[in-house]
Amino acid sequence: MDNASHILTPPAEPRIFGFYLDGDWIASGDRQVFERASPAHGVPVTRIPKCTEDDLNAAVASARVAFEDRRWSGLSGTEHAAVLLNAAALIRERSEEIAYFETLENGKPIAQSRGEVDGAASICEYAAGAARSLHGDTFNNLGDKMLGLVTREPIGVVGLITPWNFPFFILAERVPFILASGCTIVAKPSEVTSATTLMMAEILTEAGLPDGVFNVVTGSGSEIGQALIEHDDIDMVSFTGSTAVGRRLLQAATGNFKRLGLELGGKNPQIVFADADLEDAADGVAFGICFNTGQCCVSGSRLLVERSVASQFETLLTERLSRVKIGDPLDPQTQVGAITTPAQNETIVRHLEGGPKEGARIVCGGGVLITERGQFIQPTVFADVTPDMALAREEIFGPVLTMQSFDTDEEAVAMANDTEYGLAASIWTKNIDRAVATMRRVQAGRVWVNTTITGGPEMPIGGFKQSGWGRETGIYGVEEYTQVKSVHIELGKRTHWIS
Ligand code: TXE
Repeated sequence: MDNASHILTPPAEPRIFGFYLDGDWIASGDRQVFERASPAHGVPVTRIPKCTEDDLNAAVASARVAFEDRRWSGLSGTEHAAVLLNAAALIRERSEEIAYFETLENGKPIAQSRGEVDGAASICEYAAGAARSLHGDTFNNLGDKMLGLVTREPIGVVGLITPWNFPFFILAERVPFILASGCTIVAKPSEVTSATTLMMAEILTEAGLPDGVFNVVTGSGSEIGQALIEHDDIDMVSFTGSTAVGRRLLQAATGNFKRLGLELGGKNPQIVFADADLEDAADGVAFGICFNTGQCCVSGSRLLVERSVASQFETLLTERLSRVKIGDPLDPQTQVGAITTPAQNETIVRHLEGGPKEGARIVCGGGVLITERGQFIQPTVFADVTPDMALAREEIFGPVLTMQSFDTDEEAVAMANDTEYGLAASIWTKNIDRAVATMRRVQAGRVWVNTTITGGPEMPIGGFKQSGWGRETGIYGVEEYTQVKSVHIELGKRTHWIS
């Protein structure tokens, strides 16, 4: 069948999942279940168990035993790599199934899901190399009687909490690296998008991952997520989600001083200078706010444009946005799908309604297209936005762009940095001096010049300021899950202290 033109349909019945413990499925049994309806089609697509605290304890115990007996951490980088390469191949084999359920649960366009699944396989392949490259350091300059070694060791059991915006891709930006470090994992996906994390568990077992190294508990954030972050037998939590829950994590971590990796919200600037290729910039800005329906932590949601080209740019941008294809995410031609959750929809609508009350002007879009089956929001641009407005400060997490103008490079940088967040920034200019100077001063973990929302597993991701702690992917993403041990080895006869 031709993927580019064939339109899939939702399943007649929801697919039933268990959770994943010690290398096997556990059926929901008499536990409560969560039924997920497709946000674009309104029909139930998956059913997952609401795990209990006992289930979580069993998963943590399984990951703990698997870590302590060294069934995984004791293997070589070559053996870790073999499993990750097998996993990559299996992800590719099952790519259609994974992409289908990703779209059904999340509402994102199927073409995008396919790209993300392919990207996830590629990340596993990269991480296989990283597993073989992980190393420490030596100090051979301590004199003939001493050798110093710095070894890297896996930190232990990692709790992994992931959100609903990129259920499989965000998982793939973390799991292969955590595994490459030798750690074991208890994953807790978002309750609305658990299917593909559960598929990953099955794939890893088939790829040769020893039982107990990757466990998945499903259920709500406030119950299972909270119990996980408070768990004293978890050594580190990697969390991707809202800044509000990130803050709770800081408190919960005090119990056993667990290490934290946090990727939180963003309010990312798109800085367009007058000397940019404005056609390219307009296309990039449109993509940056529409991709994943604007539900990306790195969405370019604040357009800062040099005043001399502001009106020309507004025309170029709105013309492009009017041609974006919104609709059924199972249609391979669709570019913008459904908003993932009713709560997210409410947040976006609150801003669409609040913007004009604050004095902002809708330049294009603003429409909420609620069909009987799903919720869709037109890409929207607000002009006459001032820095104090909620529109300009809060993460909206939808296809809603604010537009502000600047006159000087200094002003552009000051406006870009006028946010509590620091996740990403994009700079559009053909002047290399200006691009580099701006890149150096902008406070963001990821900067794109003449492009946006792109990258690969080689480079680290993470945030400045209140956008988070730590880095994922790249060799940094493996080291993140290790701790460093200093070893002094004395050689020859000891010079005695007691003569
Ligand atoms: O996030 P939550 P929500 C932002 C975005 C969005 C807002 C709210 O602005 O509008 O957050 O989204 C789990 N202890 N981002 O409410 O609640 C939850 O089950 C432990 C940005 O969905 O942070 C899910 O698995 N875990 C973001 C995960 O946390 C808890 C992606 C994220 O959900 C928990 C998503 C608790 N007390 C939203 N409460 C990004 N950085 O990309 C919830 N969870």
